[in-house]
Amino acid sequence: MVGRTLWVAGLVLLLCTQQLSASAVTGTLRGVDPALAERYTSKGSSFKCFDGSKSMPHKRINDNYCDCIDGSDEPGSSACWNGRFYCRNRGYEPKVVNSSMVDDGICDCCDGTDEQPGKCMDTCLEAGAAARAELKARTAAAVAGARVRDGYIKRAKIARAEWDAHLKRVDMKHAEQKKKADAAKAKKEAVEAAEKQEREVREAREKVEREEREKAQKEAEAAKQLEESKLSKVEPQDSDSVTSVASSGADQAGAVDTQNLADEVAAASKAANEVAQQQQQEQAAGQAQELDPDEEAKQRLAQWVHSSDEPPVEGAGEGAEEATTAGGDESAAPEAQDDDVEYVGEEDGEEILIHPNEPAPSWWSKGKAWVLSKLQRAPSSSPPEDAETAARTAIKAAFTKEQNKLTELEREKQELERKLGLDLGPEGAFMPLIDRCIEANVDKYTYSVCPFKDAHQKDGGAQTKLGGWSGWESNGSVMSFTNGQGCWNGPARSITVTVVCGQDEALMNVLEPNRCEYIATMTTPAACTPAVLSALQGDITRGEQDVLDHTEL
Ligand code: MAN
Repeated sequence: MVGRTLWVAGLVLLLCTQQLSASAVTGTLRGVDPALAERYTSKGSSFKCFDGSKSMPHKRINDNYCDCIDGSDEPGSSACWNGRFYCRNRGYEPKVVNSSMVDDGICDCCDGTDEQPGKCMDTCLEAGAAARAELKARTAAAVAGARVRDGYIKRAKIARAEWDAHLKRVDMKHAEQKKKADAAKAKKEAVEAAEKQEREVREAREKVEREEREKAQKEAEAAKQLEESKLSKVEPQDSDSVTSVASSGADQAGAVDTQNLADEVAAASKAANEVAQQQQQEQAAGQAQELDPDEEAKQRLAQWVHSSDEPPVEGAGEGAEEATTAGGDESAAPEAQDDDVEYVGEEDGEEILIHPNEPAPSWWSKGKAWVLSKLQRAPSSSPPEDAETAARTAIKAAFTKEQNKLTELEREKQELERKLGLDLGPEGAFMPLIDRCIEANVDKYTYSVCPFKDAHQKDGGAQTKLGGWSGWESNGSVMSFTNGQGCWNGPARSITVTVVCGQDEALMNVLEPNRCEYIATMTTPAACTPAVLSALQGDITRGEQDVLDHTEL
């Protein structure tokens, strides 16, 4: 029984060897790619391994023993781990599989040649029919896409002409606007220079005034001390005495009156501001202004504060006159007429008089200095807007306006130059994609690709930049977007989008093969070039030929 089995096995082996030898002779070696057939059939010489490492007689090809390191002597057996088996697959498309798949009991080629005859059915015609149907659909879409592409090209030509013309107009406008902006700038700088000068003068004046005030304060202090030292030496006098200042009472009164003056000056500042505001309103209403606002403010202040010749009294302002001429009876204040004395006010119903040569009471000196400082500061702390200020404001505003117009023109110019400088593909066919974004929903994300601009990954309200336009790759078939949002512990995000011919724009196959590195495919009519069309046409022709070949077999 065993002997019979061995005999049958030997017969099968013999038949196989004969089949292989016959194939070698006829030039149809099993598993050989027709493109490489010549290397296996060269007459008169031996077979040389593809890597050149060995030469051997032809009979050692496909003898089920691996002679070449590169596996080239065994294309039709599984003897070499790295051999390559070619299936012709007539009626469908050829395929190359690893020779380890040869005679393993699994049908890997639709023509079944990877297994022993009779093992597999030839399904190439069916597979080919499905593929050809799909190919025909693709070709029809490509033909339609090519028509759309023609339209894209026309639009691209028109757009380019428009951009060119627009750029010329913007260039001219820009040149004119530049002149206007420069002129406005020169005026504004002149105003700023004047303001700087004025500021320096004002600061210098304020410095002098401050020093004077400090000096006056020191003098007042000195006067007070002198007065106190005098009073401490003088014997108490009766109530008719010429100088009827009770020092302690005067000091208290001084504190009170200084506070009164402070209140009065605050009210005066308010009045000055009101005058300034009123004047602004009148100017706005186009009314002619006769009064200098500073002057008016000062006049209003003067109603509240007396000059150095008219010392203030309790109830200053309207009451001041009543105080000095009470009841119209001059005798009511006889001392006020006395050349030897000076009336400086009243304290508890009693007149306060001093000799001209005597120092004034300290509270008066202090208060006067304080009021004067307020008076000098009032206009600068809230300057009324006069015609000059308004003119300056207008000059600055005019500059801002002209500069803004210039900036807008520059932006417009840059955008046009950018568009004109873009590589929009052969014949500019990708131009219509310039202002478009193509989107796809994948998992929880929406991916958005805006050709020639940027690409984003959106997740609800949040969006992550995958990259900015960086140009074409792979001979104009891949759009590249780089320098997107940084990836935590990784690279800046980037995406490459392979463009393929399609009837309309669609984004598909979005993947993230490496963290923060994305790939996608985009169909677009812009990619339906004549070359793509003729390639598809070629595939159809080859498919048809395959069917013919198959039927002839
Ligand atoms: C986000 C997305 C992902 C990315 C991770 C990286 O979740 O952008 O695509 O892989 O960040 O941290």
